[in-house]
Amino acid sequence: MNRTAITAISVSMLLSLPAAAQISFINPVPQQTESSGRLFNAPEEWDIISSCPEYVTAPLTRFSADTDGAEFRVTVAIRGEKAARKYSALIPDKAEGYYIKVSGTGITVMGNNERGAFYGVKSIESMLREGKLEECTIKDWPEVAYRGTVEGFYGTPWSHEARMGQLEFYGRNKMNVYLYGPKDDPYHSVPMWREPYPEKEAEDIKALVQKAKENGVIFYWAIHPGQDIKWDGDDTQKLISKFESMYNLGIRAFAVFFDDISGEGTDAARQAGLLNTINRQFVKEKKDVAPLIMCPTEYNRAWSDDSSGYLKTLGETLDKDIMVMWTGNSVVHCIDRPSVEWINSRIGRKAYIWWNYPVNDFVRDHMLLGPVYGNGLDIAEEISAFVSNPMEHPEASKIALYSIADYTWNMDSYDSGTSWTRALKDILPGQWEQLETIASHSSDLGPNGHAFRRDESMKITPLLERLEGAPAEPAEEDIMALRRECCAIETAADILLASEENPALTEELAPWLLQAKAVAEYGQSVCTMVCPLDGRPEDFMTAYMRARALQVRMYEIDAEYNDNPYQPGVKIAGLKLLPVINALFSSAVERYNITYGKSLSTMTGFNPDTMETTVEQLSRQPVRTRGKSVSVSPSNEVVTWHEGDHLTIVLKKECRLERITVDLGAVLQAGDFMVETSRDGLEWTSAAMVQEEGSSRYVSGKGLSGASAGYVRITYAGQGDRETYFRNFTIVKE
Ligand code: LOG
Repeated sequence: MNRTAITAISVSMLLSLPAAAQISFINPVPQQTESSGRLFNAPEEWDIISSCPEYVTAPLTRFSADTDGAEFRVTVAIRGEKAARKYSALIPDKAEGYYIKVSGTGITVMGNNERGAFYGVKSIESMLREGKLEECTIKDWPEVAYRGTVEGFYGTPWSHEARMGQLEFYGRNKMNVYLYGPKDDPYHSVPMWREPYPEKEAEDIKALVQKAKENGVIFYWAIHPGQDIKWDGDDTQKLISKFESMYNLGIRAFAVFFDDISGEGTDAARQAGLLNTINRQFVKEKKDVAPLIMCPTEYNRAWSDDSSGYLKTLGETLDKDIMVMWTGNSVVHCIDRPSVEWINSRIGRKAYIWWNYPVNDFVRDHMLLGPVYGNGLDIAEEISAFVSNPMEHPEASKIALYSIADYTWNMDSYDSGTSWTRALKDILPGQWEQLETIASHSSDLGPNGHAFRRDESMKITPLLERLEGAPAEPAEEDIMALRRECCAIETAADILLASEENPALTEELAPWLLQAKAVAEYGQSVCTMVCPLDGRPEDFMTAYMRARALQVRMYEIDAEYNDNPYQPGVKIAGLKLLPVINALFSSAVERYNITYGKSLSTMTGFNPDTMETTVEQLSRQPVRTRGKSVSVSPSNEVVTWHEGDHLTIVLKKECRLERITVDLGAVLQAGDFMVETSRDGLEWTSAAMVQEEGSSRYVSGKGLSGASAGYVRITYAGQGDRETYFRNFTIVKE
């Protein structure tokens, strides 16, 4: 039996399913396909005839031996070549377009350009997933010219291995851009953007450049100099030298990011001047460097004030071939046509979309695994590019990236639901149903400063709505349905925790799988409290005790895993499922207490402490209580304080304080900001704060220790507006 046959048989035995049409393995969904529906085993040997560079046909030679004279002929060519001449009317006249014909005697792949031919080959490779080919013709091309990702998040940058894997994934899904710009790489941003990379990092970058080439990906290297740039010729030259050192590592595409900065660096005219200089003295001089990309400081509509003239200056001054990034109506927002038209008219070019999804650097306790939806299906013509900022979890991000690839290639046919299912099947073919069960309850971001939310638990939403409407009188069959779903979640979590199919994915998801399992077990206990399994009321107490134990377990998982100083913890199913289980729990306990004259606690997990503020940008920041510490979630952006603005942590219960820490990302002048405590919110005592050496962190002095407070506030006491970061505001109870 040959290798192909073994694959085909073992797959069909495992799944007991008829083989799916092989075209459905191709992502993005191709523009035009015609198929006879005939499937056949791919031959073991084929003769590849091509004058394309080796990387174009490499995916085919990996599959089958390239044997001169073999009967099955594979022809790969590019428009303009002799071999492509007779297909010229069939090849789509679009950048990166391709034409494919698969028949029993051979395969023809004709690209409109080199990358088109590569994508045609990648489609054949995808089709071959189960060793079979489908007799068909395909005409395909992308609707958006540049598609891909911007590794632009705060938090742990991706590892070298993860990046290598991403680049392969982009090649397979026809994404052609990877923008390198992790905020926490010190050689990308402060403090070391002026310095060349050390040897090890430099070697890694060279390897990435090579990997990108093999996958048809343009590797952009971005610099983020705005936090401390000086507008003298000196820094311009230092920036160009840094680019020069990156050029020597093989980089041929560059970007300059001016996001999330304040002060001198934000000047539009100077930014444009710098970029034009780079464009003229570096990019154009080199001849083989891609058009420059820049990310403005006012990179979304909520922050761009026409009166500042910032965008207009960029639009008028920046060389026309420099592309300008844009995140939409706010930092995190879906993109629609009117919002793109708004920005295009200001920058005098088509916006380069930086979509802040599935990035979770502002909700790090959430894993974003849901469907990709909400962007306009009519924006392809209006944008120059669409790249996604992913999560710091590279493997889990692929669920969203798969669909973003699909959406940006073929908006007309984009269907978020089916694209999501195909993504899950692609990422975990053997256990995708379990992954779907977990992912469907791990989609929303929870309350967050950007007010960006996603739907969750969609498949059982009607059930959850019925239960939410009347938690005291649930229908028995609804409780049965809820129990079934909780069993499915528990089962899925167990299977995925032990799964060896995609170890990187399992490792990233593990804390959330543990939490999902605890939520699911809790749900089942609550179902038993509401409807005793075999009708024995004495089961109630056992189920109640188990539910309490699982509440503690959920708290412990949250406290133990994913420890980061921003949004620590592990949250799942928080939009619909968990609140419904909690409501059922509380009303079941109440009912029991009334019937039996008991006083069992009806409390479920919640955050006791809250926050009040006059700072609009911080008004939606979540507050977290973890053990003895209470903190307001930090914000990644620059925050504006007006005179007299305050931010107050309101404790559920007055208590003695051990420590207060404040970090506004800047050294503060005496009298600028005040930190005060109060027992009743009326009378305030100021807390002396001491700057930690060499940092922007301030910690309360000895005087505070043991003081009793119900309220702790920071007030801006200076004059005029003041811009700061908001890195930390934490109080530790005694
Ligand atoms: C940053 C980005 C961050 C994202 C989400 C842009 C242009 N810049 O608020 O680095 O990952 O939002 O938090 C940003 O989006 N700042």
